[in-house]
Amino acid sequence: MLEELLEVYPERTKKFKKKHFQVVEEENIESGKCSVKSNIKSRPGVMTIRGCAYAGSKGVVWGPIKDMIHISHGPVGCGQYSWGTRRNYATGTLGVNNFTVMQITSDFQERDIVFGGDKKLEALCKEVKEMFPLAKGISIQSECPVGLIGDDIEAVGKKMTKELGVPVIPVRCEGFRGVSQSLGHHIANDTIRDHVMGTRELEEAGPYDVAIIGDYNIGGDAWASRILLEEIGLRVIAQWSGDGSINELGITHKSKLNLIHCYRSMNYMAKTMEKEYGIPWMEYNFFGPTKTIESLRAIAAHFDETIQANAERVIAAYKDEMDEVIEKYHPRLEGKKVMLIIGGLRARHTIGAYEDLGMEIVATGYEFAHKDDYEKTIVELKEGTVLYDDPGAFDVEFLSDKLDVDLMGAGVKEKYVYHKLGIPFRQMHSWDYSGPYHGFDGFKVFAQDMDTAINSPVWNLMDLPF
Ligand code: CFM
Repeated sequence: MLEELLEVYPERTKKFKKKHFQVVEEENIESGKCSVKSNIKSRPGVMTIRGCAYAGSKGVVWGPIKDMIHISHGPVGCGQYSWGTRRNYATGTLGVNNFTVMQITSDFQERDIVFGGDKKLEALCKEVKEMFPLAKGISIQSECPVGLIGDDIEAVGKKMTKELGVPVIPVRCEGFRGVSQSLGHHIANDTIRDHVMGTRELEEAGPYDVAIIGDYNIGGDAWASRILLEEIGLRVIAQWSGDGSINELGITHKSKLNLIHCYRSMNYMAKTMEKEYGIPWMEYNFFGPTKTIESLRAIAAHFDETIQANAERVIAAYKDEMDEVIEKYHPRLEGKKVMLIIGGLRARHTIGAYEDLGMEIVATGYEFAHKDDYEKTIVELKEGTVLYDDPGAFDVEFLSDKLDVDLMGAGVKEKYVYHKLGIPFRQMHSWDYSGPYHGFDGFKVFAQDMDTAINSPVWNLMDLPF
């Protein structure tokens, strides 16, 4: 099947692409060895699903921090076309202490490209502080031209931090850097390290203080996670960065344990805090009851017997509800074949949730994951599963047809193609208009959404164009 797929490409592209596909074998699952090439440049001329460094910094890591103004610095398009697409929820009052849904840009014109945009940026920072006096900081998210023309946003940041009395943080996340949004995550993590980490004090530290790292509260995911951690007796002192604040980032070095959900986008900060402050960290997975239960136990194991007993009590308390969900949806979804292509984490983290419903992952892979992500993924897969890195639009379409999938899970760029092909589809980035999917509460929504997508009578009413 893969040979047939690669046949359409010219010789050199074929050779290049071949390394990005693998059919999983028994020995890979045991050893965790994975040959899939990743985190290298996409082939020019091939429709990639990837994004850019600006997307990784402004869209992913910095954007959800709610009490700061995030300036999309450069031409208007980057901010405008990415405006409000990620569904990272936050509490607060819009324009007063929550700015997450605003699009603020320096709107570069030809004049700024020719003469430089630093003065304009300075004026914008002052204007922002005047309009939104309760904003606790400003981040400057560089778009491509800012790096190309050599503007000194670091100098502006320094000057404005002094003048305005709030941190003004320059972020060199120009879209041309790196090969995907992944470098944007890293750059954003580094700026948090350099400008915010360890800058605030936690008044009363407790023995059960933890931080949620790498949950962006998509459709309320972080809320559905936090509630479980609190129910087992932990105190969540910070959320990175969904519904998070700059103060939370600044006190996280006082946490007793950093809990990391999205390893790909925030492993850098977890490792940095371990090195600088000796804070241990662990990965967890709150998709589907099996993984959630496993994770709650593993988290509790880092604490004393009280927390461990609490975890068992909480798991038992949700058991009936989870059994009911599975009883209802398992028969409707059993044996359904799922294909996934998602960012850098969920292509492996959601597998357990599908399996809890009796569904089968026949193909999965990432846009921008690294080698360590693939090694963590392959052990979760079954023999014969197709694993891929940065597949093009054609590759995904071809495989979905050959594998005769019942559900495709990817992003908005893919969604309508599959609708037109008559293949049920769920957006696995934004959860379409739904969510949360994390935790026990999220699983109820997840199960219902998958059932609605697959078993909707609409698919029988469609005349396919072929
Ligand atoms: Fe982490 Fe994410 Fe993901 Fe990601 Fe993203 Fe996202 Fe994603 Mo879209 S931070 S790697 S850069 S879990 S925006 S909330 S859904 S590609 S799999």
